[in-house]
Amino acid sequence: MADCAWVRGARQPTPLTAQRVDHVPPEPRDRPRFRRIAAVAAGATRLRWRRALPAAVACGLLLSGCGKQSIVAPRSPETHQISVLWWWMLGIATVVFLGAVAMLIMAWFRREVPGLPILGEREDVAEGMVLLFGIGIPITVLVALFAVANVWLIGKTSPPAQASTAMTIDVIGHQWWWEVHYPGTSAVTANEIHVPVNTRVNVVATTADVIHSFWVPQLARKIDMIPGRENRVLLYASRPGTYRGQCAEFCGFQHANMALYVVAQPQDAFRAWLASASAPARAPASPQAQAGERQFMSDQCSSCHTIAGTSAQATVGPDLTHLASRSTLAAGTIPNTPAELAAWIANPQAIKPGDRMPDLGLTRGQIDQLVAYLETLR
Ligand code: HEC
Ligand SMILES: [Cu+2]
Repeated sequence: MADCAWVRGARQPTPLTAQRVDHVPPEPRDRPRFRRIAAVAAGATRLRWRRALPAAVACGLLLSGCGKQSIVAPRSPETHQISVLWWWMLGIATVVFLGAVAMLIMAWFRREVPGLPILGEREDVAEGMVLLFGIGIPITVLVALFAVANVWLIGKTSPPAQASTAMTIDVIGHQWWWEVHYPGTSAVTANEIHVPVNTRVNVVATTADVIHSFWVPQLARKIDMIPGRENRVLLYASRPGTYRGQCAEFCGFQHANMALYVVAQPQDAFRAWLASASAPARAPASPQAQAGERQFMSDQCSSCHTIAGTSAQATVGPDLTHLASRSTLAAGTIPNTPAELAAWIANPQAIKPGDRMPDLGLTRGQIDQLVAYLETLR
């Protein structure tokens, strides 16, 4: 240990007396200089604040979820109840916080005055205040909150009774994407769930690997996807629209890029979508796309992906039968455009590092053919 280079290189501690000499307090005539330095420092802080404030506000807005994934913009009766509870909690917490701050300020102004305002110096009254604010009120509030959240609201948002819903959708979590099946049909999709509006849908949530959590905050409460278990949650949208969801249980490196969209459509539009999603892929017409299909079937692509109606029947990655009809690629990571699709096939690891789809070392020509083919999969 004494031989270690790090220890040998270390400086000897300076004797205490020498340190004392370094820290002589400034002479009185130095004071204005210190004041100048302090003023400059304060000015710099003010400047930085002026510049940082818009950024801080923007971050706050982003984090507060004022987008398509907000718990305070509910679109189902269940999430409405959840957001009402949230507003109550925010209101009560605000009263408690402001009350505590007010008492602190009052205590500071009255720091020379003995006793409590109005109540005076009586020992038993002071003790009563401690019991009331320290035990009585907290217990009442916390018990009420527990009852509302964990007894009443849990019941209100519990999974739908078996066979009480109009339809069931199976959602399977994968590192890092969502597999979606419509039982009773051959429709299989990924990262985009279509549902009819104003319809109770039973989502059966399972996982192919680690624990994930299915969460579409505007439509339903969270439901964990646990290995070896089948969990269920009611999915209901009271308005047509596209609702963003996100995996809500840390599940590995690309957890943050595990998003999904729920598209709530009027009945007719949904039925049309389901019919087309259940159909096998049509054979491509153009020579470029046909070359892409051959490439897909002969190369590694078909060892991981399914395209219904072809020889590609593997299930390691998402089903690509109707890839071109989806709005995003790689679980909401990039928009589904030909350019982004080409970038993904060329180098998925650059877009989603650590992902289960490897870089395959394709040439520009091969990528263009594959894109031409995949774009026909409507
Ligand atoms: C080793 C297995 C594997 C191979 C080989 C593979 N993929 Fe993938 N692919 C995946 C996985 C896993 C994903 C899901 C990535 C994610 O979102 O995290 C994926 C995603 C995709 C997506 C996005 C799908 C969506 O719905 O967002 C496309 C497109 C795709 N792959 C095309 C291809 C093509 C084309 C090839 C052949 C050049 C190929 N893949 C080869 C495993 C593979
Ligand atoms: Cu996840």
